[in-house]
Amino acid sequence: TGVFAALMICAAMLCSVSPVSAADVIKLSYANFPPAKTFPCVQMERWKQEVEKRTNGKVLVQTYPGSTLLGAKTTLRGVMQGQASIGCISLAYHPGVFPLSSVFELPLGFTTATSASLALWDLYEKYQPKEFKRFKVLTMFTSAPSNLMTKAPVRKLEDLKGLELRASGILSKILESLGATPVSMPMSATPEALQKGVVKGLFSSFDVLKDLNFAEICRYETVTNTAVYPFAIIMNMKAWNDLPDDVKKVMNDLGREQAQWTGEYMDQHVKDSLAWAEEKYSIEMIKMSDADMQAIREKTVPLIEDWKKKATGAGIAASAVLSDVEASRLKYEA
Ligand code: 3IO
Repeated sequence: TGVFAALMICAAMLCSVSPVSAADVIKLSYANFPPAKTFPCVQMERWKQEVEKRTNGKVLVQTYPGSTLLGAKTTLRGVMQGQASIGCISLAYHPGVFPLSSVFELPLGFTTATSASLALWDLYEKYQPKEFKRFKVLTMFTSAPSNLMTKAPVRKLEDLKGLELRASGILSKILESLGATPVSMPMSATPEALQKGVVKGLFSSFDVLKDLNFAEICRYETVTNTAVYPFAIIMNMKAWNDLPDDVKKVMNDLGREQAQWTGEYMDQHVKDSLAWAEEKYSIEMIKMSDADMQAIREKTVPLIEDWKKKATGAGIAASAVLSDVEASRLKYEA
């Protein structure tokens, strides 16, 4: 036993001279609400990999997809209270909480997730909105523009009348403006609602046809290319403040890059998802008439005015925000 003890002491000494000893590793937990295959979790794994690599193993990120640590609506408070160090939130699940950033839920004409994600990150950096003051925001990004995925075909605006469709936040109001009956719930609750028939389809981006297998139940896809869903990756403020400066720098340097990476991943994945769904389920892609597309634009314009009023009431320079977003759209979609 004397030899064994001596060996153990040697082993302990060896450990302590390695570049990062086990006791020094910073462990962070990262909560995400949808299943691992979906884009918020794919970008989470990419961020984890980059951070672990760029900090030479000084930081270890433990990821929790599929609401295994915190759910779609509990992540905001959970990260604030430190139940997770980091969390992913879809802003549309929290109406009224993000009066500035919710501008990205409006039908502003973005055609890609890449341009919308970069524009969202620029807006965040410029305004540093106080709606995030309790958090460190690590990155932001958006879904691709939203479309209708339904069990029965929606060929014209009239077909939407009274149709129960799942959406969230201002995107639910867009559906309402078009005569549908929106049912607001997070993406993570949607598979069950579709199965049970509580909703007859959903309003989101086409990536979920594949990642959540919605193509099986929603064989009709009507292209509207309306608003995107904005996301934020938030970190507990104390956990952030406790990080050494070199680690903070790695994460700060990743903010914009991660927004762009996620947008580009999403735009490519929408194409892959549609091709997969056409092959596997022979989905039908539907385009509405020019007149209906024009009607959609006209019916949803008042939502921009609604947002302006609410934002102004919250002390936000709403017109300046809208023109900054429009300038970014033109810049990134050029
Ligand atoms: C989304 C949310 C979770 C997983 C995949 C997703 N694709 C698009 C979204 C946007 C969103 O938050 C939503 O609820 O539609």
